[in-house]
Amino acid sequence: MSKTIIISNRLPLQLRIHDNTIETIPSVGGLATGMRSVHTQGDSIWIGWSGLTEEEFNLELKTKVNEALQKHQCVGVPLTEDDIEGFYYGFSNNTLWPLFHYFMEYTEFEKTTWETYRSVNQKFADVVIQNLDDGDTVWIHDYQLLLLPDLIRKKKPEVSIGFFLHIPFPSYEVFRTIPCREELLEGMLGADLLGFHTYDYERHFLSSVQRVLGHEIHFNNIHLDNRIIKVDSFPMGIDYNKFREAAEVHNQKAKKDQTEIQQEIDKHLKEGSNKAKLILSIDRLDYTKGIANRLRAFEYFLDKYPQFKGKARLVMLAVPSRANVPQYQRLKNEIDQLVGRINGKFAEVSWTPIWYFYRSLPFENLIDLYTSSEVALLTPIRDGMNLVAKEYIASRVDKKGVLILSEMTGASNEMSEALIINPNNFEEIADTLKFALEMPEEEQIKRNNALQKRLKRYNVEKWANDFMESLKTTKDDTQKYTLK
Ligand code: ADQ
Repeated sequence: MSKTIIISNRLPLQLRIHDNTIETIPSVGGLATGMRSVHTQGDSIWIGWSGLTEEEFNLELKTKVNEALQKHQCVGVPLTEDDIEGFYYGFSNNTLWPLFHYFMEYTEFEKTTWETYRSVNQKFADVVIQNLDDGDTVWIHDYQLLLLPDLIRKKKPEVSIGFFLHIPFPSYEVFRTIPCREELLEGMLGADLLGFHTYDYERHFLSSVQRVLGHEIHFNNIHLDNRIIKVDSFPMGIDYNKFREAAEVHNQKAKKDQTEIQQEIDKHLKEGSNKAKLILSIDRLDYTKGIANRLRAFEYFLDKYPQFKGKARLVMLAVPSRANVPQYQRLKNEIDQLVGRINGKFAEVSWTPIWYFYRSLPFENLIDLYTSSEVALLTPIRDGMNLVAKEYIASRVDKKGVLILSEMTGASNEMSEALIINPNNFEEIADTLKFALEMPEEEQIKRNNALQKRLKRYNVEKWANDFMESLKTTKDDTQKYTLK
C-alpha cells in the first residue's frame, strides 16, 4: 500500500530523556498541528531531525530513541553538532531567513554554511530514499529543505513530490542577490507541486524561475523535462475547532480552576476604579515580527492619547527563539531596554503599561490571553502567514475583540475585516489602537462573524487536503502530458 512521507527540518515531537527512558511530547507549532491530520490519516511517516545531535547519543540510547520515534511513525535524520551549526543556524537562519524576509542587511553568505546546507539536504534525501517505496507521495516543508525535491527526483524520477514554503518568497530583485540562486531554484523544481501562502509569493517565485533560469511559464505551470510543475497558493489555516473548544471550556471554567495567568488578569482587572483594557502581542522573538516597532508605536500612542494611561495595557509575550544567533541576542536586549524605558516613563502606582513575558506558555495560558484581551496588536515587518492572528479570532467565542494586523503578513490577505496597518507607520498604529479600544461591540461582532466563518471553512485540514488533491491532479496531468 502506498504511503505519504512528510518531511520537515524538525519532527513533530520533542524528546525528553530521564534516566535512560524516553518521553515524547507532541509539538504544538502550526506545522506540527497542521500536518497531524495528514500524518494520522492512512499510512504515513514523518522524516526530520529529532532535536538530539549524534554527539548526544550512545548506542543504547539511539536504539531506544529510534523505537520511541517508530511508535509515532517518525524517522530521525542523523545530524551532528557541525551540521546544526552550518545548516540550521548558518545557511537556513543567517542567509535564507533574513533574505526571504527582506532583511538584506542581516543576510550573510558563507561558502562553508552553504556547503553544509547542501550536505544536510543530501542526508535528508538519503533517509527519504531508504524509506521510499514505489507509489508513495512525498510532502516536503519549508526553507531548510529547498534542495531536497531535486535530490529525491534524481534518484526516483517517478515519485510524486509536493513542496510547501511557510515563509515569504521574496521579489526577484531581492532573490537575485543570493549567489546560489540557480541551485536553489533547481532544487525546488524537483517538486511536482510548489505551494505558497499567498498569490504574491507564488508570482515572485515564478518570476525568479523565468528570469534566473529562463524557463517559460504557462499560467502557473512550468514544463520541464517531460514534467508539468504546478505553482499555486494555499493559505494555511488553523485547527479552528481546537481553539474554539478550548475557549469554550475556558469560559465555563470555575474560578477555582483558574491558571496563574488568569488569576493575574483578574487581579489586574480589579486594580483601581478604571478597568484597563488588554492589548495582546504574541510572537516568537524574531526581528521579522516587528516587536521593537510595536513597543515604539505603543509609546507614541500613550504620548499622543494620554487619556488611555491607566486604561490600556500591552501584554507582550515573546517566545525565546534562535537565542544563540547574535541578531536575536541584540533584539532581546533592545526589547528589554524599551520595555524598561516605557514602563519607567509612564508607570503609576496602580498601573504598569507593559506586561512582558519572555517564555513559551502552555496552550491553556495562550487561550486565557486570547479570550481576555480586548485587542490583539500584531505588527510583523514580514511574515509568511501569521497563525496567531487566526488563533486569536477563533478563540473569541463571544465574537468580541479587535484584531490589528500588519499588511506585511500573509494572513492580512484573507482577514480584511481586521484593522490592517503598516507596521512602520506609528501615527497609523496609534490612531488604529484608539479606534480599536473604542470600537462598539456590535461592530466587533460583525467583523468577527465574517472572519470566523472563513477560518472555520478554510481550516488546516482543508489546507492539507487541498494541497494533497492538487498534487494528485498535477501528477495525473504530467502522466497525460508524457503519454502524448
Ligand atoms: P512562526 O514564525 O513560528 O511560523 P506563527 O505563524 O505566528 O509564526 O506561529 C507561531 C505559533 O506559535 C502559533 O501557533 C502560536 O500559538 C505559538 N505561540 C506563539 N507564542 C507562544 C507562546 N508564548 N507560547 C506558546 N506558543 C506560542 C512560520 C512562519 C509563519 C507561518 C507559519 C505557518 O514564519 O509566517 O504562519 O510558519 O506556516
